[in-house]
Amino acid sequence: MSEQIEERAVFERTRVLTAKHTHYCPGCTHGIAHRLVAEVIDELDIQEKTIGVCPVGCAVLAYEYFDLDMQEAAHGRAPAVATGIRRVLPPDRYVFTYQGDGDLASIGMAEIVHAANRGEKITVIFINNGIYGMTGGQMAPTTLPGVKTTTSPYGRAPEECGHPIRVSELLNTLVAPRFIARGALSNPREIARAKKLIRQAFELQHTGFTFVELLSTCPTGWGLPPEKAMRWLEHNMMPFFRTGVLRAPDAMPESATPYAPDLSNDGGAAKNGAAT
Ligand SMILES: Cc1ncc(C[n+]2csc(CCOP(=O)(O)OP(=O)(O)O)c2C)c(N)n1
Ligand code: SF4
Ligand SMILES: [Mg+2]
Repeated sequence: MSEQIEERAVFERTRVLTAKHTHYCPGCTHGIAHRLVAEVIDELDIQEKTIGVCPVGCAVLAYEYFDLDMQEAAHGRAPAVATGIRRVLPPDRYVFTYQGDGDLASIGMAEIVHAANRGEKITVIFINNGIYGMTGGQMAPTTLPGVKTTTSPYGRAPEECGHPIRVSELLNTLVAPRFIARGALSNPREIARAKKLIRQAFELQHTGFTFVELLSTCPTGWGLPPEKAMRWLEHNMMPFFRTGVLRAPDAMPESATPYAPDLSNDGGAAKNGAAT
């Protein structure tokens, strides 16, 4: 009598990712971030309604990996491109950008701040690996003090280059955003948490601007093997870039309160003929 062997799937390729072979370096967390975004889109069953905007940076080829309608943007301009897509398409569509820290926090700082300030109904996935990975490891706005890069060979000197910018906290000073959070792709527990943040962002997207920063590794640019890069992220990035939800509809900071000036009080300008 033949024995019945029960088959059980323990791993399946995410439907929203293509079968394309990755170009990312071994241990690079871009691949993890792609998978999390793809899993969320799959679970929300919005594959046919989602449009992604790719950056310039190592994720420039993201359109090869997501089985979605994708648009390439010039370096740093993804939020502006996403704004256009959002505004011309029916409101039930989901629009997201996927951007590195050189792309978003350096050349694209104006675009991200103004898209957030306008409250564009998009989700921004921000990959903070503290370096320009694609172009050979130059200093990014998020590079930690003292860290050596090809453009800071003696270590980042804050007195010359400024301190690293906490983009999530910066955007959290604006009134409009609906959701801002930071996760870390450093171990399975943090990765599971990061996925929840991405899901929350997509779920809230139609109510306003949503932003998820993901602390990431660049083993090649950092000159570390993958496992050590994960530990470096935990020991050096996480104390400065604190993970968690900075803003959500049920946890809004004071900075999210709109200001309404008392325009009936003209300070005497009308009496003096200066304004009416
Ligand atoms: C207008 C313009 N300026 C500069 C570049 C060169 N460039 C390409 S990618 C990049 C930085 C990429 O770093 P990041 O956004 O952090 O992505 P990562 O590779 O680290 O994921 C730069 C400066 C460019 N392609 N276009
Ligand atoms: S250079 Fe860095 S960010 Fe780019 S693929 Fe390699 S590890 Fe990833
Ligand atoms: Mg980077």
